[in-house]
Formats: sequence, C-alpha cells, structure tokens
Amino acid sequence: MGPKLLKKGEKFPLDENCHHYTKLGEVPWDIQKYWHQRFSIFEFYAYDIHLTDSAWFGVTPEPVATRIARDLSTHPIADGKRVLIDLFGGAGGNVIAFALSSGRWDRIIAIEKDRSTLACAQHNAEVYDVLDKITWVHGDCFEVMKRFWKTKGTKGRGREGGEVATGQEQEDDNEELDGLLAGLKLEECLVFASPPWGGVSYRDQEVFDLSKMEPYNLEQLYKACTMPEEEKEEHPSTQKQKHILPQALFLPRQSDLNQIAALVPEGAPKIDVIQYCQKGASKALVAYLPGNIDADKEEKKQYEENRGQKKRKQDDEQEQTIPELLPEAPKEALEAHDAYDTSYAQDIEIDTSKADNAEKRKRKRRRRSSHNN
Ligand code: MGP
Repeated sequence: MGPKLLKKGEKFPLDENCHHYTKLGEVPWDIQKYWHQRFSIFEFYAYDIHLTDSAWFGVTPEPVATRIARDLSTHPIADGKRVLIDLFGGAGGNVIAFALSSGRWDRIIAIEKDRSTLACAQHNAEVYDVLDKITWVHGDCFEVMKRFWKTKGTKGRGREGGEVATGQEQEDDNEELDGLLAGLKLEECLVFASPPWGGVSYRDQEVFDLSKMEPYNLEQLYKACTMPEEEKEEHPSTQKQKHILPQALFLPRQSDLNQIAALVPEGAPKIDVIQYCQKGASKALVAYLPGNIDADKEEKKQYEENRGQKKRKQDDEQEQTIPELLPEAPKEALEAHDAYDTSYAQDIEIDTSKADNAEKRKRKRRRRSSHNN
C-alpha cells in the first residue's frame, strides 16, 4: 500500500506503542535522560503528551522548534512560499511549532511513516490546539515526493492545478493524495526535514559524515526535493530553473559543512547554517538551502539583498535577547567557506517576546480548563 492522505478530522488512535510516562520507574533506561527533560521538550508535557519510545531520541525540544519556526517563516528561502512540507513529522515537535506560527502558511503537510508515531503527533497537535491546521499523510516521504514530482512533470502526466490521478494509480488508493499534491504550486512549496541521524552514536564523530547518515543520507534527501530527470522533459517551467524545492534541513550540530556546501553549484545563492543552542550548547544545526540555484544575476542580487536585510534585523533582535556571554561556536561551524554563512548563538530559552508570552499564557489557560473538564 502506498502513502495515504488522512481525511479532514481523521485521527489515528493511540496504541500500545504510544506512551505518556509519569514516573521514572516506567521509563525505559535509555530514554530516562530525555524524560528528565520532558518539560523542555514539550512545555505542555503534563497535558497528556504521548511519544513512542524511539521518538524521544529525535524529537526537537519546543524552544528550539519555536525558534526554527520563526526563523524559517522569515528566511529568504521562504519568500513567496505558502506550503510547508515536513518530510519526517515524527511525534510533532516541529510541525506543531510551524502550525503555531499562525497565518504564515496556507498549508502545512506532515508526513510520517510509522503509524504509532503519527498517532502521537496527531494527539500532541490536539493538545496544542493545532490538529486541524496540519494536513497529515501516513507513508514514506520519498514515495510522497515521487508522487509530488509526477504531478509537476509533463509527458502526459502533468496534473498541476488539481486534476487527479487516473488508471493504475487509483488502484493504489492514492488518488486523494495525488489530488492534493497536484493542487500544490511548485513555486509556493518549501520543505523541512528533520531526518533520523542513525541513532545517538552520531555524537561520537568529531565531524559528522552526512554521506553515511542512516537510513537516508544527505544526497538522498536533496534528491527527493529535486525534480527527477524523467519528469523534466519538455516542461516549460524547467527551461530556466532546475526545479529544486528550497529546504531547511535539521542535522547534527557537527555535520560536515563542506558536504552541505557542495550541494549547490558555485555562484548559486548562499546557504545559511544556523546552530540552535540551549543552555550554551548547540543541539543541532539547520541548513537553509535555496531552491533558486539557477537564479539569474538580478534574482540573485534581490535574494542577497533580502538575506542581508533579514539577517541584520535578526541580529538586532538577538542583541536584545541573548545573554551577554555567548558560548563558543564549534570550530567547524566557524571555518570560513564561500558557499555558506554560519550564524551562531541563539540561546533560545530566554528568547521570548512579550507577545509570545501573552499567547502562551492564553494557551495554557485554555489547556488547563479543558484538561480539568
Ligand atoms: P542528543 O543526542 O540528546 O545530544 O540530541 P546532546 O544534546 O548532546 O545530549 P546531552 O547529553 O547534551 O543532553 C540533541 C538534539 O538533537 C535532540 O534534542 C534532538 O532534537 C536532536 N536529535 C538527536 N537525534 C539522535 C536525532 C535524530 O536522529 N534525528 C533528528 N532529527 N534529531 C535528532
């Protein structure tokens, strides 16, 4: 069976793999460390947040997810983008934060392969009041992207604009998903991916080799976001551009930046790499990869100008919110390289604006009253 688009209101039930641990004694030993941090992973953990045991290792802590959602919404790679596709929805850590950045996205699509993990994500999204703001897809994200590109190609199959699949594909029970994908405008889509890193042993490497990341390496991820050769033929809009979706990739903090830089050709718009820190230590980095790698001179100039302006604005904001002493960046994150810019030093925990706090308090009150009922 192929990937499946869940109908509006359709929710997978929590099952025996979904847990809400309340006592240390119940928690498997290898996730006890994460359980101790549960309230910094999900601020509303106590309101019945559920996770599968394997989701604990990879879930993005809420303050980090919130900051990424904010950065992504204003990053130049997201200019003109209205649809966010989260390739590895997991237990909802990132996708909930995206859904909370209200109004920024017309559609947020979360894809998750594991049924129990998806059930947790939906349940958690409900806790955060954003269940209906997310379009849920159960299935393999590579399969979904393959279908996405099919709806964008020509060769008799191009269905961009809403036409649904016919013939063979209908037999896969995928026509609703194909209909959704066909209706997405290529130039409005942006991808976020927080893939598995192959377990906690990633920490043992001084520089993380992204070509060996398991089960999917960097190249496979990038390729999934690139229009396949066979779909390109005669496509009028691919004559100028290569059609690569802009991507924000959540990767180990010590990832080999040269491998990331090598994804875009020389002279293409720059990649931004931001290290996201908590309590002075980086948790992970996000590489913001532009989709317009074939941009002409004028477009590139415009992109760089936007980038410069947004970066200055962000730096100004950070000056007011970050602590006086910034932690030292990892050496490899500071090495000069022409193809990327690194930003560092976001001590996310103290970065809350008054508006955010007011919104949080409101949500907390709502949650408390619904929990008590
Ligand atoms: P961590 O492994 O807990 O390292 O992951 P850390 O911070 O050195 O542990 P500590 O001993 O200092 O507390 C840090 C962060 O990386 C986690 O909070 C997750 O957000 C993220 N992370 C870890 N893993 C193993 C994965 C993964 O496989 N995939 C993704 N997407 N994120 C991960």
